[in-house]
Amino acid sequence: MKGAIFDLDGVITDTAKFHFEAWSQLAKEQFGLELPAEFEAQLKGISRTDSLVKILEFGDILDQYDEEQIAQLAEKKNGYYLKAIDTLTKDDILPGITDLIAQLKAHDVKLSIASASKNAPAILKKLGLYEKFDAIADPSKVANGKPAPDIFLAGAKAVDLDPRDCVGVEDAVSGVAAIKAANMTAVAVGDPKELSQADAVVNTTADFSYELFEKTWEKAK
Ligand code: G16
Ligand code: MG
Repeated sequence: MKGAIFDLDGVITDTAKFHFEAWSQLAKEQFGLELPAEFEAQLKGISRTDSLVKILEFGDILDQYDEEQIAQLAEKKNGYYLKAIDTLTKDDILPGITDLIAQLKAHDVKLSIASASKNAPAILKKLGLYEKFDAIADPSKVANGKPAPDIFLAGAKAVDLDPRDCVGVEDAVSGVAAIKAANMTAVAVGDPKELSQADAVVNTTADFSYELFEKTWEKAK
């Protein structure tokens, strides 16, 4: 294993609740819509524009908005979101992640981010983790979102590695599918039934370790 390519939301920190709060505020203000709680999980790993399209479809109002209006609304949501994540500190790093990063670096494993979020660099800076990563793949430069492999392939390429030498780390079903489509070993956190496509699944990020990654990679390659 030469590289570990990380998803951000749900793996390094839990920003899903802030995304959901920002979308809920926008939906209520702009469309008078109340978003059901299930939306928080459904929007995980989905790009900003695709998330808004899902919400407009839910309200059966997608045909009332053109591309420019959709872009403006997405920008408005991002304003709410940025305000919410301004409070992030290193205390918001998920359990075990700081230690995992140190273990991987001690074994010369390259670290890269494969997140759908255009805010990934800002979030990593808030968490004090920005300098720890060798690269952050730019989601605005890839053609297809997860479950397509594009962002994980970009993450491996950014650190000059063959995807087969990398472990991808995810919490979402679409993300695990993206890792497997990229020919990487998948380590996931969450429900083993939902994430059955992954090569290893743990209950909590505290269970991640260099040994788990290395062993899973050895077995899956
Ligand atoms: C994250 C979130 C998604 C969000 C997306 C884009 O994905 O899970 O809910 O819509 O990023 O975020 P932004 O609006 O900040 O560009 P990931 O891939 O980190 O799990
Ligand atoms: Mg995620």
